[in-house]
Amino acid sequence: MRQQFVAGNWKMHGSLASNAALLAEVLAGVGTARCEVAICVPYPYLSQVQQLLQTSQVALGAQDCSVHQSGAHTGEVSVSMLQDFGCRYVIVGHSERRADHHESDVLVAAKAERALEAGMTPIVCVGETLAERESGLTRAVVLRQLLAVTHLLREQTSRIVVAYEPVWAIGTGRTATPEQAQEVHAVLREHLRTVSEAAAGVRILYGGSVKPDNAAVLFSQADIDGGLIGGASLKAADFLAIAAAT
Ligand code: G2H
Repeated sequence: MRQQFVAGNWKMHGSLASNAALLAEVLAGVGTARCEVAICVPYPYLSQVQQLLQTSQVALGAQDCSVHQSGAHTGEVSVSMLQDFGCRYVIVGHSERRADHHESDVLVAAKAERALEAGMTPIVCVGETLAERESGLTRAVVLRQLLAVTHLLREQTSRIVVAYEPVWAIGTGRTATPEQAQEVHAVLREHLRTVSEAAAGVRILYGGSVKPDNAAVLFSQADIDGGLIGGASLKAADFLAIAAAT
């Protein structure tokens, strides 16, 4: 039985004041959530959010990590630094990083490996662009991205989470229909099954304009195990409603 999981991805939003207000509201309501809940915050706020989450059931995560362990890599943040702030999760391969920072499948897999070595759970994002979908390449693209981490899935299955995020549905208000999302999740699950029985149990989150009014139907699909929530994680009421929809 896969436990449903809702992870907030604050992206580059927040301030000391707004984080405190948002988390006060989230923590007041999250006690009743049946799913696992995590929040992935910008690096400068890890310390603040770690303290605010201290006595709660909400896990802390980062939105990226360096592929390097340490050294002369200006601007990079290593997994051991994330560990220092109690991060349990780290998002790797988000499409915004793949696009804005030219991150390749190989780099994303190496980042996932660093996270695993440090005892953290990587949330590995996959997803096709609109042009790829319209050219009938969705299956090929998501499988290529998943194949890049398959060696890790073989060795460290239980500590990997996959997130399917169709690029055309991110922050656009255009959500994949539950059927479109399920179709791709089933493709991913089918591949996981070929890796091992344990890998078949890896959680696959859906991300891309998840809102309170579409969360329940998305999460009720056979192979959707929760969501990676961007915009809606910045509003406590919406984030709590989404967590309650699992
Ligand atoms: C997809 C998602 C969270 P949003 O990027 O990772 O963002 O919910 O704003 O589409």
